[in-house]
Amino acid sequence: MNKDQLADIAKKMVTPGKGILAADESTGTIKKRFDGINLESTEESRRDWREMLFRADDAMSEYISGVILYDETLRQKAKDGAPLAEVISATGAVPGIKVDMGAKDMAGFKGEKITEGLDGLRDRLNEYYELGARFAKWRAVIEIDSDARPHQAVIQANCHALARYAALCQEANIVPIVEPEVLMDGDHTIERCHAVTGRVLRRLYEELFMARVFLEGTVLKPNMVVPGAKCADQASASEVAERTVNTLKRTVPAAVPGIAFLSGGQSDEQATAHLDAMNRIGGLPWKLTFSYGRALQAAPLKAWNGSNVEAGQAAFRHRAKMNGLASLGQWEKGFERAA
Ligand code: 5MM
Repeated sequence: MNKDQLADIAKKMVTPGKGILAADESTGTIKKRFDGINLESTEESRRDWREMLFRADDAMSEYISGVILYDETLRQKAKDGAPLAEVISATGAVPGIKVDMGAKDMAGFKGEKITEGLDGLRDRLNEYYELGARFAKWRAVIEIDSDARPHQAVIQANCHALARYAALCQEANIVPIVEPEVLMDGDHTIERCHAVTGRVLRRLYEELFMARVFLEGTVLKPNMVVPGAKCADQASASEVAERTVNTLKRTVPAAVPGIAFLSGGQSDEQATAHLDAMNRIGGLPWKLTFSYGRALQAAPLKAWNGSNVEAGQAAFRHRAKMNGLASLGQWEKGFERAA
């Protein structure tokens, strides 16, 4: 393990003013996204969509520190024959790879999930390094309700898998993004999300410690503390920010260089406003930025609509800029109207 290299890459991934583009939708998920614009999902259409984003040079070089890819994309070439990973590197962003094999039903715990993908991971990581990936991502999915979910056994199994994944990544000189996502589906309250997110993160850092993971060479990708999407009591941006920062302070060691949030189904503007509100609190030991999938790509996908590169890139540039400003605590609602 080259600790200096891991720490340098992790630091670069959370460069102030920049964040991560999560373009790692698996084939099933990207098909759903393309269905929304009536576009057939083929190897070529997936390549064209992603190449359009990675070729938005000014957006990429100013606001994007890294891109999470799906296996297919890391192996794909742009229209001119250049590997897409090289197109990304040329903008100054770091190419990364999603290495989990998806969240499956956890036996004995109906409706709850365990993420698979540890078997053969060591060999896959070595190959991904050769293909240009310098960081990886593994997502644990934590179902939540107002009652018994998540069960502690589900939290433990998922955090243990995240720690084993992270240790294997570092052995291969790849920075692990550890992503424990407490979902926002359901009608649970923000207090419930606050308590569950704290339980998950506490367990996660115990497991990472036991697996001897080098924290300076990691990035955390958590959910924000929000009420369930169907909860009658929705929260203000300042409440989300205060509760999220409170939970992180109680659980995430200061040795972790940065925290890059997922958007999880929040609207584009909410995801930006919440990140901005957290960064306005100030005095935090880690950088706080974004690692958004939907909240960075929904608007560009609609604007691109299968072929309009200029409109797609303009929409991407706008959302990347808004989130870049939020990562500095410098976003204002008025900037959205100016678009
Ligand atoms: C891009 O979506 C990723 C999941 O894809 P699959 O479900 O197809 O494997 C997802 O892991 C994503 O990277 C993060 O959850 C962040 O995405 P959102 O849309 O929540 O910001």
